[in-house]
Amino acid sequence: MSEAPPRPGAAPPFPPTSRDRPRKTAVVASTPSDSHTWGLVVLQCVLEEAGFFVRNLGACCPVDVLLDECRAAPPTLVAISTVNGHGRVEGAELISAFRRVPGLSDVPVVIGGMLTTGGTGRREVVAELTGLGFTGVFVGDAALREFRDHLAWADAHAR
Ligand code: B12
Repeated sequence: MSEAPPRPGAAPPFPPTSRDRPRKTAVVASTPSDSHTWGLVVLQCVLEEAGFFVRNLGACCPVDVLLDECRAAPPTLVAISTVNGHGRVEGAELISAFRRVPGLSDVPVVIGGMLTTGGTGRREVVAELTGLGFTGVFVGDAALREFRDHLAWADAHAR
């Protein structure tokens, strides 16, 4: 049976329902206090280049909104951008809440940007956040390159 045409002006369905549905979907958001938007835009572009259909929830995204979105349609990947310096604390809260949700415990979630003020304790922060359940933590000048490598690796190892 063919699908009904979308209502004019309606948001596109997520995940897309057409026959040419992309295999990979990603949800992109910032942490609740972070109002910086351009890192999110860059992240969306990188993911689209890598073949993802992206739902960008925008800046200052409440954790509950992110969880509801992911519960409704678990994505292939969640990518969090944060640069205001609160990423270590808010990232820890976010991933702890995320991993408690049934059905989301295995969804890959990455975070990147500037997670502390002044780039302090980079190695400890990466270890701490991966220990809590992030599948990737990307900071510093090489963050985007390492993220692209991570996506390529995940593609190569996809079942
Ligand atoms: C523009 C800007 C703002 C604007 C944002 C407007 C908007 N609509 O986005 C406004 C004025 C609102 C603002 C406010 C604040 N800002 Co501001 N802001 C900046 C500024 C000048 C540019 C940020 C930007 O857009 N860069 C362009 C984007 C494309 O780059 P990006 O965000 O850095 O992201 C890159 C990487 O970090 C990485 N990345 C980011 N996310 C992710 C995620 C993943 C998964 C990966 C792999 C990579 C990745 O990839 C991106 C591309 O290379 C920076 C300084 C700077 N030059 O970076 C400060 C800066 C980020 N802000 C800062 C601060 C402190 C604040 C305020 C707290 C200031 C204040 N006292 O009010 C508030 C916080 C507001 C809030 N609630 O979050 C600090 C953060 C300090 C820190 N972390 O150590 C910075 C670094 C300035 C500084 N040097 O002190 N800011």
